[in-house]
Amino acid sequence: MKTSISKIPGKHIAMTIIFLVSIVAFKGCKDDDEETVTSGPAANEVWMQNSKFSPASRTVSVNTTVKWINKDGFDHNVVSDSALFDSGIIAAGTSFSRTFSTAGTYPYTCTLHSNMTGVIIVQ
Ligand SMILES: [Cu+2]
Repeated sequence: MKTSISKIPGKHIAMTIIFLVSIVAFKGCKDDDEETVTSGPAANEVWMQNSKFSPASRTVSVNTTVKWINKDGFDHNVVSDSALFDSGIIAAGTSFSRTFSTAGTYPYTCTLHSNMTGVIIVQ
């Protein structure tokens, strides 16, 4: 009886260490997965997805190059409402970039889908 009781704490400690090590290992793997799975527009990107600009309003600093990426399986375009820029057709899986060197508010529309609008705010 006495010998079996004295063996239990050692076994328990060993099991606890294995348990903690496996938690740390699992957490490490999970963090790595989250990094690779993380997706969404970068700070200078606007995605065209499900016939919407995402985000519809993007604020950037002066001299930022904004990149519109067409994530849909069909054409879109990016046309400035005040005729400052016109991407032409942005085919599925391709992109259009423009550098904004002057502060201001730049609304734009996909003229292929007139309810698809967005704005770049440069400050
Ligand atoms: Cu469109």
